[in-house]
Amino acid sequence: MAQPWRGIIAEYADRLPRTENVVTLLEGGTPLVHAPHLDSLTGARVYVKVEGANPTGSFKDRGMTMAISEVADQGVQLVAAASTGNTSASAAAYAVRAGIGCAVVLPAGKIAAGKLAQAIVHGATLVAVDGNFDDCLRIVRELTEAHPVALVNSINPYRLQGQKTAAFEIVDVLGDAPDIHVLPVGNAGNISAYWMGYNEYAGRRTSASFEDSATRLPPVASRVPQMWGIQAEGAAPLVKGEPVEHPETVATAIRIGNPASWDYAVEARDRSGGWIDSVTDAQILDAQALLAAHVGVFVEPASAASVAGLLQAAEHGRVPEGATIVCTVTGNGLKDTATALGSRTIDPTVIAPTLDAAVKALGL
Ligand code: AN7
Repeated sequence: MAQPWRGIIAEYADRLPRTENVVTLLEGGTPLVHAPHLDSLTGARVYVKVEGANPTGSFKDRGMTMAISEVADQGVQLVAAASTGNTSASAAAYAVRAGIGCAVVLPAGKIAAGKLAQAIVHGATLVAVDGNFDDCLRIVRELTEAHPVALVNSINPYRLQGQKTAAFEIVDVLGDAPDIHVLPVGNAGNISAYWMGYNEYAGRRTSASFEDSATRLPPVASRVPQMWGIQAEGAAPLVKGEPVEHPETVATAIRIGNPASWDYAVEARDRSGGWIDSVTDAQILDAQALLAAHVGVFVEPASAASVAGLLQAAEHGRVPEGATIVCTVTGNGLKDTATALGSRTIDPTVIAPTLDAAVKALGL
């Protein structure tokens, strides 16, 4: 009989710094889907890691099971997170599981409707800020320093510890690390976490590693991939090399001008021999539509940045023939249907309730 997935902390207990009193929604174990259509466009062998299949619909759950388990264990009664939407959705759900309160600080008017709905239905207290994500994160940092509230943004190091397990899963499925890993970059926690995970599976540490859990087991992978980080053109501080004061992009999840994990992301880029590049909003929306129409995976705009970046690299002749490539698609398309539909009509023809009318409407 197949063994049910037990959540990332139970599955990867040997490689994580905390494993007691776990708060979990059985996150992780997400599909690694081969995408032949992307093979044909790039000349590589391309997989998408579908993180929208996590319990709250994004990769944030991997980090949140670690961070909320840790702070709940310390007796904390209230957690806080700044968010472009997915962190707040995840924090709110895991706070429910832990029986503690959750406050989320969000840029007013810039959160996708589905994500806002998640924070609301899970009972979080919402604070909308007339500012961007970077303002929200500053407020939450100051708030959690001065009050008995625990910070669960990715500057909480347990978050990255949980998120690194996505790299473990990929190696476990492929048998070794891919040649190249592509993912969207906003606050830069995830690229740092993947880089840590790949390195630890290869028996090495990164600056984000915890001393005690990183390399106590024998290596599983023989190598680490090149890391390609992709930002939105209007919110590309790592590409420009300096913070962006007024970040702007249709991919609101990565509308971030001053990433908290800046140094870790630069380490991942440089040590892996990879790069951090940017794509336009139009490229992001095209990649989102392509994934939906040709791969069968509906992702949110920020997630499509990874695939847009890969396709751009292919157009520039920068994709090695036959390379094994994994693109992380970080969040579920259902969170933001308005952007996905754009100007498309959602009014199907209404017919009489008969087979004849259905046949006629279908032109059969
Ligand atoms: C779908 O929820 O920052 O580079 O506050 O939701 O690790 O920040 C979300 C980020 C990519 C970027 N894709 O990851 C938040 C938040 C999706 C995201 C990113 C986010 P990081």
